[in-house]
Amino acid sequence: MDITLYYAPNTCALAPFISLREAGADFKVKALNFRKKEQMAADYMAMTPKHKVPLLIVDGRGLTENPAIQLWIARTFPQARLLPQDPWREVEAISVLSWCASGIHPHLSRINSPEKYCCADVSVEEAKALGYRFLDENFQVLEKMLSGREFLFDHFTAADAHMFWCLRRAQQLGFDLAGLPNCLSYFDRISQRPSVRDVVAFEAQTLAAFAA
Ligand SMILES: N[C@@H](CCC(=O)N[C@@H](CS)C(=O)NCC(=O)O)C(=O)O
Repeated sequence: MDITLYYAPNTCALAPFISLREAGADFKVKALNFRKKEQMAADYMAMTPKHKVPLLIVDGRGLTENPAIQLWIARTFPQARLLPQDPWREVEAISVLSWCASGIHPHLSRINSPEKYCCADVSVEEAKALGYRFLDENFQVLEKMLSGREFLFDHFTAADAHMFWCLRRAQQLGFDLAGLPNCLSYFDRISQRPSVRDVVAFEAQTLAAFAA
């Protein structure tokens, strides 16, 4: 099987990157330089007119959207147990993936690129303040979910990979987790996983190469 992950540093493509590493998959990574708008290049747009990462190409077929990509990885590498075995817990994990993608990510985008969300009535600062407010609302929910837990489910799953990215990006964008001790210790715990350290090191190398 020929697997390629299109990825860009700091983006949500970090989540399936972690899952592919956790799965021990044999795959290639193609890093796009967003500063050079490589996601808008004609050859990339021909593969995905959404001009976003992650994009997974498997034997020539393309798949977009984090929850679908995570589901594919979990089903293709069942030994990695990237989704819980119990059917109800499994759909709960898919619910977390959907929450990350559609409930949390849009607020991160609002803070990262407020100009895309502004109009005459809403200033850049107001758009960002709304992003922080809704992030806080979501992370308060997560804080309760994580009470007394090591992972979101009984062991590490794809849901942890995606949530890790959400928490990481939020902090990179200035959101302070200090008032959310369960979220903070969960974030530190996931950061220590070999797959995550490996992917974060790859990201640092990629950023250094883009800056050179
Ligand atoms: N719903 C998509 C969101 C993907 C997304 O927004 N990716 C951002 C990076 S985090 C991107 O590629 N942005 C580039 C662009 O919009 O041109 C998913 O969950 O996979």
